[in-house]
Amino acid sequence: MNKLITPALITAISLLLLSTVSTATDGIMVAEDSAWVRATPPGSKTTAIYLTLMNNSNTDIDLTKVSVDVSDRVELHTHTNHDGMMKMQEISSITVPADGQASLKPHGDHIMVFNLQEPLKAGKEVSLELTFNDGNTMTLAIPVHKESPVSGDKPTNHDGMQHHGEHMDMKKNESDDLHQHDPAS
Ligand SMILES: [Cu+2]
Repeated sequence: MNKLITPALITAISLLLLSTVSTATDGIMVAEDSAWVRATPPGSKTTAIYLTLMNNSNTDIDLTKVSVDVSDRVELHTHTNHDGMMKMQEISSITVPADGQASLKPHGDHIMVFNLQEPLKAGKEVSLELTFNDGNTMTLAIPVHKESPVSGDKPTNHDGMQHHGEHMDMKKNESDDLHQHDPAS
């Protein structure tokens, strides 16, 4: 009986198990708490959406289209470096690699929203639909924030001047945050 369990058989069983697992969780998921929209000041009609997409399949999947309920014009953007200047550029798709992820975040790839119907205030929600090249779509409601709620996305240079001291507990609520500002500087 033992002779039947050869290395080849074990490999075959392992592959079978692996394929079963990947079928069960096939496709794209949005990483928990990774999605947010940047709040806009009055008068601004442009904003960006950030989120982390996880691909649990063994095939690359491209995000090809995004729609939102607050605008009729949405583009996929990336940042490119031109002689030290970061510039935004429209791209036709964002690839989520097989068994990997794509992080859309400030200063990286992002979803750009134009022609906002009204300013986006922190605390509101935006509904968006993601379309992928495998034919699947995904609808989700994501929160509006003034700054990234995702740890690791904290501003490190010029943005940081707006809130003194990166050592501050960033999870404090907004009124606490305002009291920390030094109006005289
Ligand atoms: Cu952009």
